[in-house]
Amino acid sequence: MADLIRRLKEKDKRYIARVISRIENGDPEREQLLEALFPHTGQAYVLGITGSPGAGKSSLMNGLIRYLRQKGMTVAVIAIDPTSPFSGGAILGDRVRMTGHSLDEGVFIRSMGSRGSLGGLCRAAKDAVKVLDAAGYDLVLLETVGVGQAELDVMHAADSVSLVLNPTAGDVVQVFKAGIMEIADLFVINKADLPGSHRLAEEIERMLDLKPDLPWRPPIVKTIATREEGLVLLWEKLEEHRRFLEQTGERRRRRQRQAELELKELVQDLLGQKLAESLASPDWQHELSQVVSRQKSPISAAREWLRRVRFD
Ligand SMILES: Nc1nc2c(ncn2[C@@H]2O[C@H](COP(=O)(O)OP(=O)(O)O)[C@@H](O)[C@H]2O)c(=O)[nH]1
Ligand SMILES: [Mg+2]
Repeated sequence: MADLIRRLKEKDKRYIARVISRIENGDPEREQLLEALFPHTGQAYVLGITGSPGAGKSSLMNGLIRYLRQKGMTVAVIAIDPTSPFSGGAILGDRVRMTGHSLDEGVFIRSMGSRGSLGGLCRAAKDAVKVLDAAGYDLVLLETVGVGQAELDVMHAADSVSLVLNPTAGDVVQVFKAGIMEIADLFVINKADLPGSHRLAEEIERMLDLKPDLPWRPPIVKTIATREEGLVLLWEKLEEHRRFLEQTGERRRRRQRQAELELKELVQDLLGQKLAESLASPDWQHELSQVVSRQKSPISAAREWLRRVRFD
């Protein structure tokens, strides 16, 4: 444990991957690991990239990584793709596309999503962000597919969220449905080489016009990821958003909201654990039999039980 932080900060990729796996797999020392990481977190800029499968998120990140490496920044990626266990293609595709970075010491890439529930994945991804943050990466990119609740939840771990859309019909409708408007800080219209990007941009503008009081009006950036076009502007806009976060205190507000979510979740988990332990006791069987024999109502037995469980 004493060595942990030093070795993380050396950015030994195999070591980092191992630490992430240990936390992900519920290692007995998971809590101690997270405890040791804690003082070293809170530094990285965490950028969420979300959007439908095939929108070009991985391609965009690939170009962005190349650009940022030239600027001397270190970058870590966590790509969450719950569809990958079924198709098997997404992760492989990512690997092929990102393979150019595999020898680069300043780039760490991790795909998640080969197991477990989306909720568990969400937790694992957030923990992985902590590991990479403690390791000292300047930027942590979080890629999620689609716009489900779990993906939205992951995005709460990000400082800035980019929503990647394509100039194809239906995308904007989807945006409305999922309520992702609220968490998108920036709209990327990728595949701008295909027709329709101008119309899509107008549609988004109209949507944003309905919310004239936004303290930050999400900019719209057109990109062609496959030709690495638009990436400089994309990064400029992200930097602008980052400055907005710092200067307006919005970053603090976001981190507070994040902390509250995380804390609630942890308390709930711990309560659940304690409760499960208590239900394994012989007293519980006794309580149950009293309800079965109708000496006690279920609700009064439940309340009594709560009073007896030690939650500390
Ligand atoms: N025409 C065009 N195709 C693109 C562009 N960006 C990505 N693609 C292609 O779209 C497909 C999906 O890209 P990918 O980055 O894997 O999308 P992801 O699922 O969102 O990560 C790939 O075949 C890419 O080559 C673009 O700007 N223009
Ligand atoms: Mg991808």
